[in-house]
Amino acid sequence: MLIRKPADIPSSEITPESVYINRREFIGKSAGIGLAGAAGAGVVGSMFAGAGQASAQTQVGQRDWSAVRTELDEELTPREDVTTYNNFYEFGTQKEDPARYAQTLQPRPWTIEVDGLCANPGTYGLEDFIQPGTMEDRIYRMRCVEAWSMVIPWYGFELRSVIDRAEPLGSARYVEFKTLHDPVQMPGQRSRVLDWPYSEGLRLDEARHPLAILATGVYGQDLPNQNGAPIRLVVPWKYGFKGIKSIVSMTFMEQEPYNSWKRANSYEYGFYANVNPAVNHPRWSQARERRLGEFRRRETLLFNGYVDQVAGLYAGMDLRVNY
Ligand SMILES: Nc1nc2c(c(=O)[nH]1)N[C@H]1C(S)=C(S)[C@@H](COP(=O)(O)O)O[C@H]1N2
Ligand SMILES: [Mo]
Repeated sequence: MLIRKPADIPSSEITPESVYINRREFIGKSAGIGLAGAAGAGVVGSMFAGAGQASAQTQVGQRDWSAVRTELDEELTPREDVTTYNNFYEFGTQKEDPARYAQTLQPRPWTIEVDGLCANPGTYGLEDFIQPGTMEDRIYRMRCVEAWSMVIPWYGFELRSVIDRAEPLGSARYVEFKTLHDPVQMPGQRSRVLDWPYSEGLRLDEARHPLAILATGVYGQDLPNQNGAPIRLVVPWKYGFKGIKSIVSMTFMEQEPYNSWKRANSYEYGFYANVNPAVNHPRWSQARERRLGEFRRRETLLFNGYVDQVAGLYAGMDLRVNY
């Protein structure tokens, strides 16, 4: 058996085990609060039927999320915080703006374009787009470049599944994503805080890493609009701004995509945006972070704690230059 450092929140390989643990915790809890045995078991059974074929309908949970802890004993950030303290500049620049104003977004029907340097481009409805994926729960840390962080239970599938379907050409070295551009649905786009549409990108090997997922749900429900409905990127070893929301396109490219934040200020924000406590933002330290709900600041971990899994992607690269 592979012995792992107890340093990690469930990653791809250990998710099934964590789900199993969580299920036991759930059963324990629900017995404790007197949930009817058969009905309770039914709820658990449907919540954790295990990895299945992709479906855009995420599970609607009656799970007791407060009972779920990660292996590091890092508590999940409460759902209330995850869904009301957001960055989504298409709806305003204050943390509370997305939850207040994102109701104008229409996440269904939804279309995603796959194009650029690939043998198998296409235009997909959401249900068809996610079809190659295997849906699963993933609990990840999220570290914003602004030095706050959360621990979030996503529901989604590995990005590499849809990359494989597209069959990128040998010349494709990067993949770029874009958010919907529609100032009617996204009134914040009437103001020029960013060069719309929001865009982000990954090197293809980063994008194929099993920790990189596309999420369609959070906390056992479909993504609320403010979290990037109906589908958003989650790359847990990078700063949160790489996690582009409400994605409408995926393009394979030879050159490095010119992502929104680098475009806005290339001195402060780079393409890689790997979480790194040793590389400070020009205006503040990245050595520590404020975990929402906690009083003391905690130390920021290299690659947000996923160093064992992802360091190999950057072998030989100077992380100060490629920030
Ligand atoms: N389209 C779009 N995607 C975005 C953003 C944004 O403003 N627009 N903000 C980013 C930033 S800075 C962060 S920290 C995360 C926040 O995700 P959350 O609100 O779901 O926690 O979304 C990222 N994705
Ligand atoms: Mo962020």
